[in-house]
Amino acid sequence: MRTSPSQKCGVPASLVRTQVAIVGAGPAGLMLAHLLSLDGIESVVIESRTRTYVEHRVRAGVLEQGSADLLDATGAGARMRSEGLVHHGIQLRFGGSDHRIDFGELTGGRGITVYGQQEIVKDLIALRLSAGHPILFEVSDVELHDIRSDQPSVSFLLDGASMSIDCDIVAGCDGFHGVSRDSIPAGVLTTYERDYPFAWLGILAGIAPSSEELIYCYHERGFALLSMRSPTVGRLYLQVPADERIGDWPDARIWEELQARLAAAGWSLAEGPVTEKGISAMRSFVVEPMQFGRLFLSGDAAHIVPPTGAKGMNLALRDVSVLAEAVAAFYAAGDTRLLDEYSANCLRRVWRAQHFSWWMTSMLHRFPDHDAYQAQLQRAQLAYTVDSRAASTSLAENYVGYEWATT
Ligand code: RFL
Ligand code: PHB
Repeated sequence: MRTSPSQKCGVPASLVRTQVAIVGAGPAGLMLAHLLSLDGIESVVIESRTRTYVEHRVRAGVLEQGSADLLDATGAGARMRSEGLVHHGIQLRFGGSDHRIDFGELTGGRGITVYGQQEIVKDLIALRLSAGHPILFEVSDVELHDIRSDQPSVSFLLDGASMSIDCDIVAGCDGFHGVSRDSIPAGVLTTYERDYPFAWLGILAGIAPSSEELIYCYHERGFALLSMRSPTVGRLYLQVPADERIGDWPDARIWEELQARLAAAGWSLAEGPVTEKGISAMRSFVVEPMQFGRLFLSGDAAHIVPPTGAKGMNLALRDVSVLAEAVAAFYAAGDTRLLDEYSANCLRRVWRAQHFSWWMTSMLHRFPDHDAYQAQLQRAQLAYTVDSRAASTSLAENYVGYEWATT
């Protein structure tokens, strides 16, 4: 007999009601489900892709200090602690030289952890399924209903059969292309956005990384980034034109371009087999407010940043921490104040990350309409950023995750 996705994930066939319906099993949806379960709050996660797909989707790699602490504090950090790489600085490379931004010194010992997003997704899925809580993979035709009321529901197809979940709260954690944001009536949301005239070509390669720390490289030919996933797996990126096709980039061309941009005296870039490659568009995007009635948007469903600041997944994890606390207050005492303030409580951090990501992107990339004057401004900004302690500190405290002094 064929096993349905629901049986594979231990969902009772009769399931029709839960407290929180979560749309999307990315970092936001899975972390929200995890945080709610720690508070004894029931949820059902629905996901349009297969489990294998979401566990192998290569994306983010950098966790802010606060995100790593959150995984640790909630019992989801064991593998991150043993396999993740803790870094206390990054290199800015321009004019063929490296300039270190020392996070440890500039932020009182804070740092980042390099650990793949899909590993966090694997860890959170394993935790949830081993506790017997449901995730429904491969759902389709997802629709949200009655989100204006206090009895919303989510309908979808699972294994070809119609299903509907009644709930108190819907969490839209379905990413930039999901259905949740579009379920909010026209005219409610204000959208802020910026497109960039370039994209990132990213590869995974079976090589020992040629640097202990990430290298953000400004070059006349365009931006390049050296990152990593483990002592034997490198992750590298190249700025390419927005409409570039991956088919035009055989491995040899990618290495040649990486070698040209990353070249520095006394340093060499190791090459190895490319195991994965793809091109990602760059965009800045925010909708306000991040809620409507009983629907709450979290992560990429509400905002997108260009990856230069390594902020997207970190923002997604922060949003759901704020939401989980608000949902817990709602169930503990029927108090809707934190739910009402959810959007406002997220947006200050969201806009800080928007500005930082835009700023890093503007400083490090070549823009097609830039003239020699603009390029000199970028070099002046880079030189100041690495020379001035105040400017280095600003970069460092944003990169590891800015913590507001005022509440
Ligand atoms: P996700 O990860 O997109 O997850 C959304 C999930 O919802 C599912 N879905 C649906 N499910 C049910 N019904 C529907 N109708 C659905 N529609 C969609 C999707 O299949 C998916 O599983 O959103 P989430 O959870 O908000 O997480 C956001 C992060 O994925 C994203 O911000 C980061 O990857 C951004 N990012 C980085 N962030 C960092 O914090 N640090 C980094 O180092 C970093 N590097 C990056 C990045 C993003 C990149 N790309 C791909 C643009 C590097 C790159 C190249
Ligand atoms: C990554 O390792 O995938 C990565 C690192 C830093 C960024 C973006 C992506 O800014």
